[in-house]
Amino acid sequence: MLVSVERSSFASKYMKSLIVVIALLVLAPSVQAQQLDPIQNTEGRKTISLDGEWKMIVDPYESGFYDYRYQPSANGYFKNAKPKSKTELIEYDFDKSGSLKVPGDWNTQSDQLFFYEGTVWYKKSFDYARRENTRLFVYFGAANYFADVYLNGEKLGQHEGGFTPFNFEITKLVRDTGNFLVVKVDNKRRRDAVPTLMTDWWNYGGLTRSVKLIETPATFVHDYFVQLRKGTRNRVSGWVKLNGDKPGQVRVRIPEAGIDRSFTADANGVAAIDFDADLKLWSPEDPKLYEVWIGDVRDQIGFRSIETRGTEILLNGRPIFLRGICMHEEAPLRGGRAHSREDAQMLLGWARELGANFVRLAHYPHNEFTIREADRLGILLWSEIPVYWTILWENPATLENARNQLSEMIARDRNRAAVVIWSVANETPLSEPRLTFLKNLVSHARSLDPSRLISAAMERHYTDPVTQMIDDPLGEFLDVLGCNEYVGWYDGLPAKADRLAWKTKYDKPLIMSEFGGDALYGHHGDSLTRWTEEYQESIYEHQIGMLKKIPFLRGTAPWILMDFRSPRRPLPGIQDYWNRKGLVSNRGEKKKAFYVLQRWYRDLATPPR
Ligand code: GCB
Repeated sequence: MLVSVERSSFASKYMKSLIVVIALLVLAPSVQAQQLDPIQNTEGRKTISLDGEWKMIVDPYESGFYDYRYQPSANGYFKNAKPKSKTELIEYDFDKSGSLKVPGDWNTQSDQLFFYEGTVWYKKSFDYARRENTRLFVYFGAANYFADVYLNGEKLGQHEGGFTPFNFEITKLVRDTGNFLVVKVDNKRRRDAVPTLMTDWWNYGGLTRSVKLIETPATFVHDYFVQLRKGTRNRVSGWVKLNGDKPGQVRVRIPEAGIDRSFTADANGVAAIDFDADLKLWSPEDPKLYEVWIGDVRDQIGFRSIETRGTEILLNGRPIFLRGICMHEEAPLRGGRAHSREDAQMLLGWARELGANFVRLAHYPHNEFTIREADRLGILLWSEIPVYWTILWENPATLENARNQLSEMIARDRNRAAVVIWSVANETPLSEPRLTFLKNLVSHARSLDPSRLISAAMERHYTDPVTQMIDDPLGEFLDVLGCNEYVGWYDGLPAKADRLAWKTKYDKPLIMSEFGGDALYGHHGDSLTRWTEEYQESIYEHQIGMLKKIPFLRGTAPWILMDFRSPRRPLPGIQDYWNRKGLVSNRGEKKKAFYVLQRWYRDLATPPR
């Protein structure tokens, strides 16, 4: 699942991908879901970490990129130049500049960069002795938001989107010694980007996830999809894509299940795979992962089915209620972007303590540790792209960008049993152009992954003062309805929930994908005093009373597990730029509402006698 975006611009990358896809569709009609831009998860491959200190230059005017006429400069900072004589004029020097830790956002590494939105240049030097018949790639877990990447002064390519991985082949450019990798990372918000200008989370910039070199054989497994075929629980099907001169055969083994099969790749390097398998199914109670060998790659894969029938969600053929919680990728205790296995373990540990079997990863793809940890713990996941609020629905480039982020999210995680729902949007305002845009994303997701459920967090409206209706036209195209509502916080007082009844025009399961309210941990008062733990507790009590009466409700994901930073939340002494809707404070303290939800989730988990 390794892509080589060789020295391509975004546009030409797309042209290439399009040609490849058309070729695959024509030549290999039996193989479903060729991805446009495959990206690999890096477990089970030979990798060399480039994490640690990187040199950096803050460049608010982008003078390392543009000359004084605002034309791209041939001698930008990517040349990592040094004066060769005492007269030569060079106005930058990476090696005398400051440094930043990778992985990590820049905002929480320097007070000066806390509110910074703009360009920062990163540089890392490395040596690498390449061996015969190997290929080398440089892999970025994520760069928020736009990255221009250079090796030894030459441009490798660029990447847009802050939460998905990308990589470039550097086999021909890499030297034994003295390599310098330079990345221009720009997190300026843009009206036409995904997300757009307005969000309710911190725009943490930088190389926020790990950077590594990946060494592969000359012909290697580029990507694969190894899951149960939709509608079955004993048949594995999918495909393996090889990259290299000699695609030939690929061997797929699941030693523990006695499976050892070989498949022949076609001229495009794609081998369709399909075989019977007697496997123990993955579930929250028993998150069984098998070691699966796919050519030169070793992965841990769980097998389970997920589908809907009427208003039911069926996991392995049995109805399930999703006891969930929303989560941002905010680091517990220290703040900033979460990026480590330890961060994931702490956050998901709290979710488990709450009694959750489900987490909604809001509002963008989270780091791979989180998904892998959920796979091990047996936590079902909703994974989303940042199509949030008021995207430019009529701009073709915005749609292309959203489609690309969706492709990259699915490419990275489509072999993870934990992920059961792909979400294409959050709280987007109704209009024809918006519906056209989102329908396009829904069918794109289905073409890339026919096995999972598709959803989106929508809104509802009142048909009379006590009736809430879910009839967003998008609902027709989804498998699962998601709905955000803030009864008791933005919409009336907590007791309002007692009077409300819910309706929908769709015969589909509903997940209440958000509800809640703010409370500052340790701030106490009566249950009608805003910002107190008691007010938040009261919202949860009334909400739970209301939720229990919704006949088509099959899951809940209140907002939110932990407080998270947001520039929209300045109230001094209470918010101080934190959204305080967490059930756990940013310092890890549990608020009263945590225990209210925990009680309900424990009841739900206990089978009735
Ligand atoms: C929402 C958004 C979420 C916000 C939340 C809030 O509806 O989906 O991103 O953070 O409300 O706290 O207002």
